[in-house]
Amino acid sequence: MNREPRYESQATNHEPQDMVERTLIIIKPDGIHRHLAGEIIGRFEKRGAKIVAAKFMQISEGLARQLYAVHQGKPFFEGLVKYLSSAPILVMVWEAEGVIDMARKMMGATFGYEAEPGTIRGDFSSSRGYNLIHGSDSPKSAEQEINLFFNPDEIINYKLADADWLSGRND
Ligand code: DAT
Ligand code: MG
Repeated sequence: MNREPRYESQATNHEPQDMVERTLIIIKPDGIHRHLAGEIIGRFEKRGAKIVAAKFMQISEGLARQLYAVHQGKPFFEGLVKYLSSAPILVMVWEAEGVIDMARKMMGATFGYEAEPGTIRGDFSSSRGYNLIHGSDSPKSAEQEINLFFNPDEIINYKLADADWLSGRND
C-alpha cells in the first residue's frame, strides 16, 4: 500500500482560490534583531494562515520609500525609511480567508505602547516607531505591496495537509 502523503503542493497556478485573501507581512529589523521572527511566524501558523512566499532580505532606501509612499512628507518618513532599510527583514505573503484584517488585529495598534496585550505589538513592543511588524491595510495595498516584493511565480499555490480543518466549511 502506498503510504506516502498526498503531495498536492505542486504549483500549477499562482492565483489564490476563491474567497481567499493574501497579505504582505514584514518582520521589521527590530523583530529580526530581537529574535522574534519565530514567535511572529508561529502566531500566523497557529492561527491557521498559510505561508505562500517568503524572502529574507535587506532592502534599499528606494524600496522602503516605495513601500511607505503614502507617508511621504510626514515628519517620521525619513526615520521610517532608514529603519526599514538599516538591517535585514523577513518579507512574507500569508493567505487565508479575511487575512488582511485578521493580520491587522493580530499586529495591534501602530504604536507599541498603545497596542492591546495579546497582539504582537502589544506583547513585544513599547516603542512608537520600532513596532516589529508591517501588514497590508486593505486589499488594494496588499496587491500593490505583494507585487513590490514578489513575482507571481515566487508565490506558491499548495494545499496544507490539514486544510479541511483550517479552512473547510460546515455550512
Ligand atoms: P501601521 O504600521 O500600523 O500600518 P502606519 O501605516 O500608519 O502604521 O505607519 C507606518 C509606520 O510608520 C508605522 O508602523 C510606524 C511609523 N509611524 C506611523 N505614524 C507615526 C508617527 N506619528 N510617529 C512616528 N512613527 C510613525
Ligand atoms: Mg500601514
